[in-house]
Parts: sequence; C-alpha cells; structure tokens
Amino acid sequence: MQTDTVVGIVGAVVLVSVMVGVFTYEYNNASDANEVDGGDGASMTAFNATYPDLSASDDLDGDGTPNHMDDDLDGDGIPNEADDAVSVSSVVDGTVAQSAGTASADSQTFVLGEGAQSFTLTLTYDRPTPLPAQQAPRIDWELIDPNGITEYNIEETDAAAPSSTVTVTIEFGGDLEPGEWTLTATSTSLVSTEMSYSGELVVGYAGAADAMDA
Ligand SMILES: [Ca+2]
Ligand SMILES: [Ca+2]
Repeated sequence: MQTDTVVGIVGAVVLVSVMVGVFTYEYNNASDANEVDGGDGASMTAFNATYPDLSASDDLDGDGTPNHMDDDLDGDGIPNEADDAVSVSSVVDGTVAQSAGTASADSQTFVLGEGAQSFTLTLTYDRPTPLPAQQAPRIDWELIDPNGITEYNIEETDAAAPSSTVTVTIEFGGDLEPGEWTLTATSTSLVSTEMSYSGELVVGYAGAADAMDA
C-alpha cells in the first residue's frame, strides 16, 4: 500500500509539471502571434495604398520615424491628412577656402527618398573685392546623382559685380533617382580667399493618391 501511494504521488507531480509546461508554451506563442498581427505590416499596407510612389520604410524628414509610422511625414508641422504637398526642406551651407592659385572644393551630400519629383536648391554667397587686374573670385557648382551622372554643372561668369552677393538657383524636376546626391562647390579664385555659401534645399515628393485624382 505504501509503495502504491508513493507511485501515485510521483505520478501526480509529473502530470502537474507537464501541464505547467504546456500552459507556458501556449502562453508564449500566443504573445508572438499578437505582435505579428498588430505590428508594422498593417500600417505599411495602409501607407502604400495612400502614397503609392513613396517608400513606407523611408524617413523623408529624417526625424527617426519611418514614413508609415509618421503622422507628419515631411516634418512641416501640417499633419498628413491636411497636407496637400509632400515637400522636405533642409539647410545647406559650406565654405570654400583656398590659397592663391590652388583649386579648392567643398562637397555636400543629400539623400533623396523614393518618389522625389522636384529639386530646388538656392544658395547665396558674397564675393570678395579683387585687387585691380585680378579676376573676381567665384564658385562653380556641380551636382551628381546617385548613379554618378552629372545633373547640373555651371561655371559662373564674371557678370556679377565684384563684392556683390551672388544667388545661385539649381532647379529641375522629373522622376529623380533615390539615394545620395553630391553637390561640389569649387572656388576659382586666383588669390587667397574664403567664401561661405548658405541656402536651402527643397525636395518635392509625389503626394497622396486621392490628392492626385482630385
Ligand atoms: Ca519621419
Ligand atoms: Ca506635413
């Protein structure tokens, strides 16, 4: 009788242990299933339906929140539902310095997301007054797309009066290549000089599908 009782108790303990193990397994796996159903998939699908030309995983305004989770995806303070233009602005500035007769260049890079349709870069700089018989210093600009193709190249003329503020506008549209674009500013001064430039880049993107139909 005592042996039977011990076997019975051991059997009951083994059974309870197995049941606890089964419950723990079911509990953990139910939790995993919930994460998949309520996670990124749903908002990505909704975003792709609303903005078919943009990428859900891009972060156009660079605020750390991907487009499909961002209720103001271009970061202009206007919520997506009320924003009829997706447009991202950023400050651009740099300095080109050189010693006499030595070419000098300064480069900036811009990352364009998918769906970029217009590129407007406006820059200004002050040209120093040259000594008599010297060519006025100037900055030449080259813009290269992510495939290494030059999209814009200008060698400024000396038409602007020395010591004046020069404004340069680089503007074009179309389906723009997503990825890293590079702007190179090159000083052509024949004398030691330093020129600082500053301005703004505005990139326009394809809007919401319902806005395009309207
Ligand atoms: Ca964002
Ligand atoms: Ca907005």
